[in-house]
Amino acid sequence: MQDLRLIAAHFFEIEQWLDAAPFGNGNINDTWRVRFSRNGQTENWILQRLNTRVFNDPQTLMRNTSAVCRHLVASDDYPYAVIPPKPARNGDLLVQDSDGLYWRAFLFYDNTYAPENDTSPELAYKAACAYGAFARALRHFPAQELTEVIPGFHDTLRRWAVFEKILLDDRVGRAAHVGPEIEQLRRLKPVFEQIDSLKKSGRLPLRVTHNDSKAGNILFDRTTHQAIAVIDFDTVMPGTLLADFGDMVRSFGPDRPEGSGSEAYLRRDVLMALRDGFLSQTDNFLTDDERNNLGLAAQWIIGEQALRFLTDYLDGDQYFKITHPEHNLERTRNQLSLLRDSDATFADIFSSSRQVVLNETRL
Ligand code: GN1
Ligand code: MG
Repeated sequence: MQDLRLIAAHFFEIEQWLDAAPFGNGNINDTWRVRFSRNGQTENWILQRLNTRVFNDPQTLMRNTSAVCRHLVASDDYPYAVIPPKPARNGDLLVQDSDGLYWRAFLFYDNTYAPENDTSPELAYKAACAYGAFARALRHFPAQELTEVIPGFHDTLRRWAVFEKILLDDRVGRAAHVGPEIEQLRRLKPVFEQIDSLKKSGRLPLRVTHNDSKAGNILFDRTTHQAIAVIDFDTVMPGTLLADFGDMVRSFGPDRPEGSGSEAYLRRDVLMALRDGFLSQTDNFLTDDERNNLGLAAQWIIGEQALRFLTDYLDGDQYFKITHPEHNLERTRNQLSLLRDSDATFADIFSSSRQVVLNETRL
């Protein structure tokens, strides 16, 4: 492990080092909060080591991030803070350590929290407004100018092909005891196919999308409980806005977190709040195909996340961080449980919305 003090010294003139502690629940990068004093003041910063197995072109990623930050700062209809990466003392946004790994720094916002484990309809509404405002502010940004840092990130049929291959290889001998989960995933294939054909038909406009619009990526003020900032621009890429709405349902909707190790239920009150918050910012520019497929979007992203967790489980846990051997399987089951009754629930809540009927097969 690199000495965080040495890394921090690339970014700051430190008078006295105070402490450092791991921060947040990211599944990919490694994040610390560090404290030191400078000019007699205590300062709090985030230091983050990028996972270059997942983000194999960090410079391009940072270029995307900077372009998006600049655009948001200049937008007069984006009433949230923008937290850009802090340049190192040599002006670069990334610092390479002696192991060749890349680090960056962000200001730590004191007195804030991300509502990961305690979502209420009120918080979900405010978060959906913020993610909706993010999309609105970026709607005139030329999406094709952003690099696809993870190509095919939401190409679920491509992920499906990878899954089939990993299942067949069964490198770590786990396939035999995940029969029911595989079976449930197979029933979701029509959802993935429908999304694929909507995309291919050109009916979903290419937009700048966040691609990780979860509860952990939005900061709230501890005192006022207002949304302060959307964070984590690592996966901001050209895509369909349906992915961001689907990810909000996946992340804010459940009555317990994806890593809780148990089945979960989607909260109807939270789903309605997400719909209202998101549409309050986006309704006047969404196309009918976007507005009418919010339910399908939720089925898609929840199903895709289940597919990703199960693929990683069968692949010997190469991608997502785990804390125990069955972690990815538990996450898979948790995601699949969210789709119980989803066709009826989504049809009801996203009224004009289309989705696939999964119910008869009881997920
Ligand atoms: C990963 O690292 P984190 O928590 O920001 C993943 C997302 C998943 C999420 C599931 C680059 O995000 O796509 O939805 O875990 N990020 C990447 O919690 O794969
Ligand atoms: Mg992320």
